[in-house]
Amino acid sequence: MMDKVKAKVDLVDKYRTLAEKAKEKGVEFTDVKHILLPTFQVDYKKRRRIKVCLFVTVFLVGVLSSVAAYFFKDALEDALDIGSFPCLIENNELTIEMARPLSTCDLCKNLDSVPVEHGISAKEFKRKFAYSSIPVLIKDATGDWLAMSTFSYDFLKKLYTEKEGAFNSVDQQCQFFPYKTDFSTLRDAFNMSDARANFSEGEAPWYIGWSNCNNEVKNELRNHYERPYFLPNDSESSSLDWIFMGGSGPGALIHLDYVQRPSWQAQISGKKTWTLIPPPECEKVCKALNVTVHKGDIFVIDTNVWYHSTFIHPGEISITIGSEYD
Ligand SMILES: O=C(O)CCC(=O)C(=O)O
Ligand SMILES: [Fe+2]
Repeated sequence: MMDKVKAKVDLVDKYRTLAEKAKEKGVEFTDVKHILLPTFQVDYKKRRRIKVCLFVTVFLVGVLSSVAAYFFKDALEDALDIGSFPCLIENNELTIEMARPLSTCDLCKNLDSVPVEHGISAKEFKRKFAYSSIPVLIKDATGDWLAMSTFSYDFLKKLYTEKEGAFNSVDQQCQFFPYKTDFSTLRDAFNMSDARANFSEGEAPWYIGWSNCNNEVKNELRNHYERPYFLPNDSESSSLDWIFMGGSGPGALIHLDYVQRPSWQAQISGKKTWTLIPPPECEKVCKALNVTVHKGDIFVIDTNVWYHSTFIHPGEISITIGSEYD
């Protein structure tokens, strides 16, 4: 091996010396190219053949594994004992950030504060806010929703405990955010002591969020709230409800979501302040905003473009319910 390396170095040295001498005498590489190149030709051809083979192999493996994954998805899921076919790349903050389309900054260019509306019509809401990604706080928007007097920690605990499969559906098909708590599941959270649930002194604070995919729970929740009156008639509401609940302190840490649609969130009890940070590419033309949502208000936000965090004020437990719309 060493001999071969040495031979190569010698050859290059000799070639360099010869080339320099030839150049001094006025002979350029282009003058002798037609004589020299055929001696290397075999190598060139071999290398090109290897490259083509590699490309074809990678291409075929890609196509075949996609076809196999498509046709044998169910069998693979069973064999690997996984709930649903996993993605090649996990969706995480980095991939969300890398895949995020750049903003035109129209959503925040002229905003010094979050616009506040009272009794806005569906037509006006559609024109100004529904699809512009401009956040808006609609005051006193929950009207006579039953939820205003029924929703509590105990109500939700009872609902999930009594509906069969409700906890499992959150675990398997929906999402649970424990934030800073030690809970791993919604069932864990509803198993906390009464003292902790009531934020008694000395007990660990808690704040959680989850989405619901259980049909029976959904139907019951919807007996207690209505589709917000200002949503455009032709807009479709997601069947997924999101609930955030807990006591005073930090809520969600700053993040961006990847849910594709804008969402509304109704404050059923308590008081919460949102901090909104515009996309980094708008840093020079837009400001960070704060908005405090009181009981009975509905906040509309495109969480896919505004980085957001929340803070829950001391006092009543904060409970919100919300959903996406398009
Ligand atoms: O309500 C909260 O504390 C966080 C909500 C949130 O992150 C969202 O709706 O995307
Ligand atoms: Fe979020």
